[in-house]
Amino acid sequence: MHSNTKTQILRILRKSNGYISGQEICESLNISRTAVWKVMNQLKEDGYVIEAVPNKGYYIKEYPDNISAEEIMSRMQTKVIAKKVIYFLEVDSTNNQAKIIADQADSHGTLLISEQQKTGRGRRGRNWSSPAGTGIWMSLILKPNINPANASMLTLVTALAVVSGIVEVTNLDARIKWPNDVVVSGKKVCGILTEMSSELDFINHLVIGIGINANNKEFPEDIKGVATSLSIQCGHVISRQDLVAEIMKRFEEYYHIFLQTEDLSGLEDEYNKILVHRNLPIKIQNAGETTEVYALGIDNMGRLLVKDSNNEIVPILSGEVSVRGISGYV
Ligand code: BT5
Repeated sequence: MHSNTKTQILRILRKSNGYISGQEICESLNISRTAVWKVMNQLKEDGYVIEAVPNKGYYIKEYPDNISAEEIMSRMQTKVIAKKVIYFLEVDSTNNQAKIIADQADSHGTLLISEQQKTGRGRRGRNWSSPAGTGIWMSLILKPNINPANASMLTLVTALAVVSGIVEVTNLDARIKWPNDVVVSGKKVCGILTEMSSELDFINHLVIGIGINANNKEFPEDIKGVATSLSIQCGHVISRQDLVAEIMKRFEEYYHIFLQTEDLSGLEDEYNKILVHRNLPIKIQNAGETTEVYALGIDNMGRLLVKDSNNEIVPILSGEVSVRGISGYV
C-alpha cells in the first residue's frame, strides 16, 4: 500500500505543472495530510529535492538518478507491461530472479530491475558486464499464449522497442545488429537474452533480459573494443527512468502487433529499416566456419535472409550463428 501511495504521489507531482497543494493530493488519493507528509519525507530521503511553499504546495525541483520501483512505475504509460516493477540494489542476474517468481499467477508483465548485477549473463553462459549506477539491467516476465516455436521472435520485437526508445530519448542513430544487439556508431549499447520455460506446445513463461549501457563512462578491457554507452555517444548523462518507460511503452505496442499474427509480418519493415547490416556484406560464423554473404533483411519469421556466393537467397536462423561485419564487430 505504501509503495503504491508513493508511486501515485510521484505521478501527481510530475503531472502538475508547478505547485500542487497537500490538500489536493489528499483529496485525489483519499489519504490523510500526515500520509502525504510522510511520503514527502521519504522522497527527500531518496534524493528528490522537493520544495514545500506555504499556501502553494509541493513541487519537485530535482529528481535523483533513481530507478526505484516507485519512480519507474510512476512513469509507466502502459496497460499491462511493467505495471508492476521490482527493484534490487544488487542481484546475481535479473533473469535469475525473474525465473524464480515467473510461475506466480499474476507475474505476466512484471519488470525486475537492478542497479547492479554480480553475475549478469549473456547468451550461452557468456558474461554481461553490469556495474552499479550506470546501466539499465532489467528483465520482463511474459506468459504469451503462443506456440513456443515462435517465442524467439520476441527477442526481435524487444530489440525494436529498445531502438525506438533510444531514438526517442536520445535522438541517437541506434540500429539493430541481427538478431539481438543494439548498436550505436558500430558498437554495442544493448544486448537481449530471452529465456523460456515451456512444454512442447505451451509456454510456462518467458523472461526477456535487457541490458543497456546508459551512462557507463568506461568498460572492462576485454569489451572496450565492442562496447559503448548512450552517454558516451550523446555527450551527456541520459535519464534511465525516461528510457525504461519509453521502451516499455513501445514494447507493449509492438507486442500487441506481434500477437495479432504471431509473427513479424506487421513489424518486419520497421525492423529492416534499422537493421545495421541491411544490403551489406557480412560474415556468418557457424560451428567454427566463416562464410561471407550479403545481408538482405529479415523475413516475417525473423530469419535473416542472405544472398550466398551462388546468388541464392538463404534464410539464416538465429541461435545457431553469429554475425560480424566484414572488418569488425559490425
Ligand atoms: C547478450 O548476450 O548480448 C545478452 C545480454 C543480456 C543482458 C541482460 S541484463 C539483464 C538480464 N540479466 C542478465 O543476467 N542478462 C540480461 P551475447 O550476445 O552473448 O553478448 C555477450 C557478449 O557481449 C560478451 O561476451 C561480451 O563480449 C559483450 N559484453 C559483455 N558485457 C557487455 C556490455 N555491458 N556492453 C556491451 N557488450 C558487452
